[in-house]
Amino acid sequence: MKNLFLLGSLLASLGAYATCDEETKTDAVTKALSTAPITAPAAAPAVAQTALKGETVVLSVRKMHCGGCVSKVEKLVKETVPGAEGVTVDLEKKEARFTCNASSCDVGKVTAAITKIGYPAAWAR
Ligand SMILES: [Cu+2]
Repeated sequence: MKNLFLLGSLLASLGAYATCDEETKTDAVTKALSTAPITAPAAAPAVAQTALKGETVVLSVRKMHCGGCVSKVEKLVKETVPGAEGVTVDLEKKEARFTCNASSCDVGKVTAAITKIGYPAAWAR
């Protein structure tokens, strides 16, 4: 029951991230859960995720709807990962890619940063 509640909180906070209207429709279950009072923020587990030099990193990035979203994500990747080279963001594939050209690249940091501005992101590998 508690887990279900936490899931509801998480879904509600993800819903609040949406910056464009296009994909913000929530299904009935999500809607019902999101009306529950939120007493504790659902924090993503902090897991160290580091890419090595020369490694191509592919991130799945959800909720991008237009070129504006793509630009925001691309800019953020460049700002957040000093060693990121050849940063590309693909709207249709819902993907961001870069090659790590530093001794290591903090992928956990960039996925957290992208998620924070409204695009739930994860390292797809
Ligand atoms: Cu957009």
